[in-house]
Amino acid sequence: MAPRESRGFAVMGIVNVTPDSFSDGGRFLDTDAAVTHAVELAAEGATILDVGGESTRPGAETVGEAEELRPVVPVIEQLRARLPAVRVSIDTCKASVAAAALDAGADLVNDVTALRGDPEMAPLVAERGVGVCLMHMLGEPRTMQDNPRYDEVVSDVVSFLGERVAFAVSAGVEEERILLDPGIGFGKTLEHNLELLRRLDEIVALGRPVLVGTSRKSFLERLTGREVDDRLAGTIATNVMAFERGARIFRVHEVAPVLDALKVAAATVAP
Ligand code: PMM
Repeated sequence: MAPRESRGFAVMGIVNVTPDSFSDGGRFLDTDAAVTHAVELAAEGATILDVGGESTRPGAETVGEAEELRPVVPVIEQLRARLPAVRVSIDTCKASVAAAALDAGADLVNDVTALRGDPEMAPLVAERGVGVCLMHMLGEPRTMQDNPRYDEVVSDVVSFLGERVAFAVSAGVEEERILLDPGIGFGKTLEHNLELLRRLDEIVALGRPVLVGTSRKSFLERLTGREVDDRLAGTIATNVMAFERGARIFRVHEVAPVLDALKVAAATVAP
């Protein structure tokens, strides 16, 4: 599934909905804040909005299904009503959450386990005929940064993603609907992340559109010393480099500045 826009690449805005507020008032405020934020990201030029209710940050514990579902569905319903031209992605590895999100109007499943986390996910994606992003992750979020090791990180990620495409297709997912993602920060050291970005063309060579998510990630702190809210420059640098090496979907928190940088990069690389 190619980005649905003339510029030839897409910026995916990150919409985190917090599942940790239980009161009705709190829930309403969370939903409202998430929708307002998402509408802003779309106005800044995001053509995909990635809605997630479970943190996959290093060390994060998994959340229960109901807890993850509760805030996500109303946000997607409102986005569908207010932003009909924007594609909505659901960031989940649970088939029940994905199904409810698709019912609410989502059109892409972003599964950081690449269809390994829930046996019902591949059949769901196949049956609904929606897009799916298959991401590489070594281990699981709770433990993935504990001394990750590879034979050779790029070839390991390439063969993993190739195998997951074959699995998805064998489950009935149309190959044209698959996006691939090296999973920056998911079971990777600083050197692994940099090697994957440096040799991203080897993942692009698998023939599916490549999505990268470097936004605000901790490897940028290792390089710049910047706190999480102050990593935009590093985020831009990595996204521009990834564009030059063939990535076409960029998952970011700050849409406008990244989009500007990518417009300039795109005009320079392919005048
Ligand atoms: N990163 C996070 C969450 N979901 N999905 C994809 N496809 N790729 C990523 O790199 C990715 C993701 C974690 O980042 P966040 O906690 O800042 O959203």
